Amino acid sequence: MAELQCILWDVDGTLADTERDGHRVAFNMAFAEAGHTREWDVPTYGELLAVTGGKERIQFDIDRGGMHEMPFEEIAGLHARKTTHYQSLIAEGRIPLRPGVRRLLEEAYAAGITLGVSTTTTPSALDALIEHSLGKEWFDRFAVLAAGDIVPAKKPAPDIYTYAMDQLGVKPENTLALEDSENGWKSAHAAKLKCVVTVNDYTKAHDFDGADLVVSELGEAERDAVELLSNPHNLNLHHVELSHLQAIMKD
Ligand code: XBP
Ligand code: MG
Repeated sequence: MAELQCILWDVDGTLADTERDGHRVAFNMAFAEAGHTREWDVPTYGELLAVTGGKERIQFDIDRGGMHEMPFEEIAGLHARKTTHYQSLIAEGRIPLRPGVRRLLEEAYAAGITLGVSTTTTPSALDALIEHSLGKEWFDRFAVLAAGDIVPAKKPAPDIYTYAMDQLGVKPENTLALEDSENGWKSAHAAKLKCVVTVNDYTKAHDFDGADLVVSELGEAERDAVELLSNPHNLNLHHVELSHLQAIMKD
Protein backbone atom coordinates (compact mmCIF):
# COMPACT_ATOMS: atom_id res chain seq x y z
CA MET A 1 0.00 0.00 0.00
CA ALA A 2 1.66 3.21 -1.17
CA GLU A 3 0.79 6.79 -1.94
CA LEU A 4 0.73 8.07 -5.53
CA GLN A 5 3.35 10.83 -5.74
CA CYS A 6 4.45 10.73 -9.35
CA ILE A 7 2.99 9.91 -12.77
CA LEU A 8 5.34 9.24 -15.68
CA TRP A 9 3.78 9.59 -19.12
CA ASP A 10 4.76 7.80 -22.27
CA VAL A 11 4.41 10.04 -25.34
CA ASP A 12 3.79 8.32 -28.67
CA GLY A 13 0.45 6.55 -28.61
CA THR A 14 -0.29 7.68 -25.05
CA LEU A 15 -0.35 11.51 -25.05
CA ALA A 16 -1.35 11.51 -28.72
CA ASP A 17 -1.74 9.10 -31.64
CA THR A 18 1.47 10.25 -33.28
CA GLU A 19 2.65 7.09 -34.98
CA ARG A 20 0.49 6.51 -38.10
CA ASP A 21 -0.05 10.12 -39.24
CA GLY A 22 3.03 11.68 -37.63
CA HIS A 23 6.18 9.57 -37.30
CA ARG A 24 5.32 7.18 -40.17
CA VAL A 25 4.56 10.01 -42.59
CA ALA A 26 7.72 11.87 -41.56
CA PHE A 27 9.90 8.77 -42.13
CA ASN A 28 8.41 8.39 -45.63
CA MET A 29 9.05 12.08 -46.40
CA ALA A 30 12.70 11.68 -45.38
CA PHE A 31 13.07 8.46 -47.42
CA ALA A 32 11.58 10.07 -50.58
CA GLU A 33 13.67 13.21 -50.17
CA ALA A 34 16.86 11.11 -49.95
CA GLY A 35 15.90 9.13 -53.07
CA HIS A 36 14.94 5.90 -51.28
CA THR A 37 12.10 3.98 -52.87
CA ARG A 38 11.04 2.52 -49.49
CA GLU A 39 7.65 3.62 -48.19
CA TRP A 40 6.31 2.34 -44.88
CA ASP A 41 2.58 1.72 -45.29
CA VAL A 42 0.27 1.51 -42.27
CA PRO A 43 0.48 -2.30 -41.68
CA THR A 44 4.24 -2.40 -42.35
CA TYR A 45 4.80 0.40 -39.85
CA GLY A 46 2.80 -1.62 -37.32
CA GLU A 47 5.34 -4.45 -37.69
CA LEU A 48 8.25 -2.03 -37.38
CA LEU A 49 6.85 -0.61 -34.14
CA ALA A 50 8.15 -3.81 -32.52
CA VAL A 51 11.42 -1.86 -32.35
CA THR A 52 11.49 1.39 -30.39
CA GLY A 53 13.52 4.39 -31.54
CA GLY A 54 13.54 5.78 -35.05
CA LYS A 55 17.18 5.02 -35.91
CA GLU A 56 16.82 1.52 -34.48
CA ARG A 57 13.62 1.06 -36.54
CA ILE A 58 15.39 1.96 -39.80
CA GLN A 59 18.22 -0.46 -38.90
CA PHE A 60 15.64 -3.18 -38.16
CA ASP A 61 14.05 -2.68 -41.60
CA ILE A 62 17.52 -2.89 -43.21
CA ASP A 63 18.28 -6.09 -41.28
CA ARG A 64 15.07 -7.73 -42.48
CA GLY A 65 15.72 -6.73 -46.10
CA GLY A 66 13.23 -3.85 -46.42
CA MET A 67 15.91 -1.25 -47.17
CA HIS A 68 19.43 -1.49 -48.56
CA GLU A 69 22.48 -1.47 -46.27
CA MET A 70 23.80 1.93 -45.26
CA PRO A 71 26.32 3.17 -42.69
CA PHE A 72 25.08 4.43 -39.35
CA GLU A 73 25.90 8.06 -40.31
CA GLU A 74 23.44 7.81 -43.20
CA ILE A 75 20.77 6.33 -40.92
CA ALA A 76 21.36 9.16 -38.44
CA GLY A 77 21.11 11.73 -41.26
CA LEU A 78 17.85 10.24 -42.53
CA HIS A 79 16.50 10.22 -39.01
CA ALA A 80 17.48 13.86 -38.43
CA ARG A 81 15.53 14.86 -41.57
CA LYS A 82 12.63 12.71 -40.39
CA THR A 83 12.60 14.58 -37.09
CA THR A 84 12.44 17.93 -38.92
CA HIS A 85 9.49 16.72 -41.00
CA TYR A 86 7.81 15.38 -37.87
CA GLN A 87 8.18 18.73 -36.13
CA SER A 88 6.54 20.45 -39.13
CA LEU A 89 3.63 18.00 -39.12
CA ILE A 90 3.12 18.58 -35.40
CA ALA A 91 3.38 22.37 -35.86
CA GLU A 92 0.53 22.14 -38.38
CA GLY A 93 -1.56 21.01 -35.41
CA ARG A 94 -2.68 17.81 -37.08
CA ILE A 95 -2.10 15.49 -34.08
CA PRO A 96 -4.45 16.23 -31.18
CA LEU A 97 -4.05 14.86 -27.67
CA ARG A 98 -5.94 11.65 -26.94
CA PRO A 99 -9.25 11.94 -25.06
CA GLY A 100 -8.84 12.63 -21.37
CA VAL A 101 -5.11 13.36 -21.49
CA ARG A 102 -5.35 17.09 -20.81
CA ARG A 103 -8.05 16.55 -18.19
CA LEU A 104 -6.02 13.98 -16.24
CA LEU A 105 -2.80 16.00 -16.56
CA GLU A 106 -4.56 19.11 -15.23
CA GLU A 107 -6.20 17.15 -12.42
CA ALA A 108 -2.92 15.57 -11.31
CA TYR A 109 -0.98 18.83 -11.60
CA ALA A 110 -3.59 20.67 -9.51
CA ALA A 111 -3.34 17.89 -6.90
CA GLY A 112 0.42 18.40 -6.57
CA ILE A 113 1.39 15.08 -8.16
CA THR A 114 4.87 15.19 -9.71
CA LEU A 115 4.53 14.76 -13.47
CA GLY A 116 7.18 13.57 -15.90
CA VAL A 117 7.70 12.09 -19.35
CA SER A 118 9.51 8.81 -20.15
CA THR A 119 9.75 8.20 -23.87
CA THR A 120 11.95 6.63 -26.53
CA THR A 121 11.22 9.48 -28.92
CA THR A 122 13.74 12.19 -29.82
CA PRO A 123 13.80 15.21 -27.46
CA SER A 124 13.09 17.75 -30.23
CA ALA A 125 10.11 15.68 -31.41
CA LEU A 126 8.79 15.67 -27.85
CA ASP A 127 9.33 19.43 -27.58
CA ALA A 128 7.26 19.99 -30.74
CA LEU A 129 4.38 17.98 -29.31
CA ILE A 130 4.47 19.84 -26.01
CA GLU A 131 4.61 23.23 -27.72
CA HIS A 132 1.92 22.65 -30.33
CA SER A 133 -0.44 20.04 -28.88
CA LEU A 134 -0.16 20.48 -25.10
CA GLY A 135 0.90 24.08 -24.53
CA LYS A 136 4.20 25.72 -23.62
CA GLU A 137 3.32 25.94 -19.92
CA TRP A 138 3.91 22.17 -19.76
CA PHE A 139 7.64 22.63 -20.27
CA ASP A 140 7.61 23.88 -16.66
CA ARG A 141 4.85 21.66 -15.36
CA PHE A 142 6.66 18.43 -16.26
CA ALA A 143 9.37 17.99 -13.66
CA VAL A 144 11.43 15.80 -15.99
CA LEU A 145 11.44 15.15 -19.75
CA ALA A 146 13.32 11.86 -20.15
CA ALA A 147 13.62 11.12 -23.87
CA GLY A 148 15.51 9.35 -26.63
CA ASP A 149 19.21 8.58 -26.50
CA ILE A 150 19.63 9.95 -22.95
CA VAL A 151 19.79 6.27 -21.93
CA PRO A 152 21.56 3.70 -24.09
CA ALA A 153 18.87 1.01 -23.87
CA LYS A 154 15.40 2.06 -25.03
CA LYS A 155 12.08 0.44 -24.01
CA PRO A 156 11.40 -2.42 -23.25
CA ALA A 157 14.47 -1.85 -21.04
CA PRO A 158 13.54 -0.10 -17.76
CA ASP A 159 16.30 2.52 -18.14
CA ILE A 160 14.23 5.53 -19.24
CA TYR A 161 11.86 5.07 -16.27
CA THR A 162 14.72 4.50 -13.84
CA TYR A 163 16.47 7.60 -15.21
CA ALA A 164 13.35 9.76 -14.74
CA MET A 165 12.80 8.52 -11.16
CA ASP A 166 16.47 9.12 -10.30
CA GLN A 167 16.20 12.67 -11.62
CA LEU A 168 13.07 13.28 -9.58
CA GLY A 169 14.16 11.48 -6.44
CA VAL A 170 10.96 9.41 -6.35
CA LYS A 171 10.60 5.72 -5.59
CA PRO A 172 9.01 3.12 -7.87
CA GLU A 173 6.40 2.27 -5.22
CA ASN A 174 5.10 5.86 -5.37
CA THR A 175 5.17 6.15 -9.16
CA LEU A 176 2.70 5.07 -11.82
CA ALA A 177 3.34 4.84 -15.56
CA LEU A 178 0.85 5.56 -18.35
CA GLU A 179 1.63 3.57 -21.49
CA ASP A 180 0.08 2.36 -24.75
CA SER A 181 2.31 -0.47 -26.00
CA GLU A 182 3.73 -3.82 -24.94
CA ASN A 183 7.29 -2.48 -25.07
CA GLY A 184 6.21 0.46 -22.91
CA TRP A 185 4.42 -1.77 -20.40
CA LYS A 186 7.40 -4.10 -20.20
CA SER A 187 9.70 -1.13 -19.58
CA ALA A 188 7.51 0.23 -16.79
CA HIS A 189 7.09 -3.22 -15.27
CA ALA A 190 10.83 -3.88 -15.36
CA ALA A 191 11.28 -0.56 -13.52
CA LYS A 192 8.86 -1.95 -10.87
CA LEU A 193 6.12 0.58 -11.62
CA LYS A 194 2.39 0.11 -11.59
CA CYS A 195 1.07 0.79 -15.06
CA VAL A 196 -2.18 1.89 -16.72
CA VAL A 197 -2.42 1.19 -20.44
CA THR A 198 -4.54 3.06 -23.00
CA VAL A 199 -4.48 0.98 -26.18
CA ASN A 200 -4.75 2.25 -29.75
CA ASP A 201 -5.16 0.63 -33.18
CA TYR A 202 -1.50 -0.37 -33.32
CA THR A 203 -1.38 -1.84 -29.80
CA LYS A 204 -4.82 -3.28 -29.02
CA ALA A 205 -3.64 -6.85 -29.74
CA HIS A 206 -0.47 -6.50 -27.61
CA ASP A 207 0.07 -8.55 -24.45
CA PHE A 208 -0.46 -6.48 -21.29
CA ASP A 209 -0.72 -9.40 -18.88
CA GLY A 210 -0.03 -8.04 -15.38
CA ALA A 211 -0.84 -4.39 -16.13
CA ASP A 212 -2.97 -2.63 -13.49
CA LEU A 213 -5.63 -1.36 -15.88
CA VAL A 214 -6.03 -1.64 -19.65
CA VAL A 215 -8.58 0.69 -21.27
CA SER A 216 -9.48 1.94 -24.73
CA GLU A 217 -8.68 5.53 -23.70
CA LEU A 218 -8.64 7.71 -20.58
CA GLY A 219 -12.07 9.00 -21.60
CA GLU A 220 -14.19 11.98 -20.70
CA ALA A 221 -17.43 12.42 -18.74
CA GLU A 222 -19.25 13.53 -21.90
CA ARG A 223 -17.99 10.61 -24.05
CA ASP A 224 -19.18 6.98 -23.97
CA ALA A 225 -17.72 4.94 -21.13
CA VAL A 226 -14.22 3.65 -21.80
CA GLU A 227 -13.83 -0.01 -22.77
CA LEU A 228 -12.30 -1.99 -19.89
CA LEU A 229 -9.93 -4.56 -21.44
CA SER A 230 -8.34 -5.60 -18.15
CA ASN A 231 -9.37 -4.39 -14.71
CA PRO A 232 -7.58 -6.45 -12.02
CA HIS A 233 -8.23 -3.88 -9.26
CA ASN A 234 -11.99 -4.05 -9.96
CA LEU A 235 -12.32 -0.32 -10.46
CA ASN A 236 -15.76 1.04 -11.17
CA LEU A 237 -15.22 3.70 -13.79
CA HIS A 238 -16.72 5.53 -16.77
CA HIS A 239 -13.48 7.38 -17.50
CA VAL A 240 -10.08 7.33 -15.78
CA GLU A 241 -9.66 9.92 -13.03
CA LEU A 242 -6.86 10.62 -10.55
CA SER A 243 -8.81 8.82 -7.81
CA HIS A 244 -8.58 5.58 -9.83
CA LEU A 245 -4.81 5.88 -10.14
CA GLN A 246 -4.60 6.55 -6.40
CA ALA A 247 -6.77 3.47 -5.72
CA ILE A 248 -4.44 1.31 -7.85
CA MET A 249 -1.43 2.45 -5.79
CA LYS A 250 -3.18 1.73 -2.49
CA ASP A 251 -4.46 -1.71 -3.54
C1 XBP B 1 7.65 5.47 -29.51
C2 XBP B 1 8.79 5.14 -30.36
C3 XBP B 1 9.53 6.20 -31.05
C4 XBP B 1 8.75 6.85 -32.18
C5 XBP B 1 9.68 7.53 -33.14
O1 XBP B 1 8.10 6.15 -28.38
O2 XBP B 1 9.15 4.00 -30.45
O3 XBP B 1 10.66 5.59 -31.60
O4 XBP B 1 8.04 5.88 -32.92
O5 XBP B 1 10.45 8.46 -32.48
P1 XBP B 1 7.24 6.21 -26.98
P2 XBP B 1 11.95 8.80 -32.94
O6 XBP B 1 6.02 5.38 -27.13
O7 XBP B 1 8.21 5.69 -25.94
O8 XBP B 1 6.92 7.67 -26.77
O9 XBP B 1 11.98 8.67 -34.45
O10 XBP B 1 12.14 10.21 -32.49
O11 XBP B 1 12.85 7.82 -32.27
MG1 MG C 1 4.10 4.65 -26.70
